[in-house]
Amino acid sequence: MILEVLSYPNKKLYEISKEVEVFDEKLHKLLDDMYETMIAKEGIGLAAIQIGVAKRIFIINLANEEGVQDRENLIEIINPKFELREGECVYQEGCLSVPGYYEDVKRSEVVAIKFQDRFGKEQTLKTDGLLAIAIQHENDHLDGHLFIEKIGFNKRKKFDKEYKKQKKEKTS
Ligand code: QAP
Ligand code: CO
Repeated sequence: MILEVLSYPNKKLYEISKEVEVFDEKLHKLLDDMYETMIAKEGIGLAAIQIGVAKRIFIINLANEEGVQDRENLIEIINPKFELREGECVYQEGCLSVPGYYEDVKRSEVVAIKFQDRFGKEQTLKTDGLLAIAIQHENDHLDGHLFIEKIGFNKRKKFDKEYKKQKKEKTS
């Protein structure tokens, strides 16, 4: 089922998500709906709070070397905890909850996390590149943070002005 993606400045996006404790059919349905929604909206990552569910869950599905977004490469991350953040990198990020806006964000270059999969099994992952960036971006959603909070004061002012203007144009 394709669900609605909440967009900035919806207050729900600032909520802190809660740990998942039950790994049942209902959780699997939520994960499947998140996947369907992310693909329908042409995203590569989605956190549960973006569809209004305040649980510590996100999914990431990057394109492979051939540029194909294959479901085989889908990563489902539940209750993540950072074990390592190292180095620094800058990447132009976007977000399904901030449609049409992209800006450079500084993040760690290498991350290691432990998390649970859809069956509650403990997993670990150490990675860099786009996947490391996506993990940090999505994890921020679990704590109620958006990438626009990390772009610097002047860019943020410009964003707020233009985003409001664009919203007005859409509704008129
Ligand atoms: C988060 O972002 C991310 O503005 C996922 O009009 C960002 O899927 C991971 C999207 C940067 C790694 C690097 C954005 C789609 C999708 C838009 C997304 C839009 C349509 C963003
Ligand atoms: Co996002």
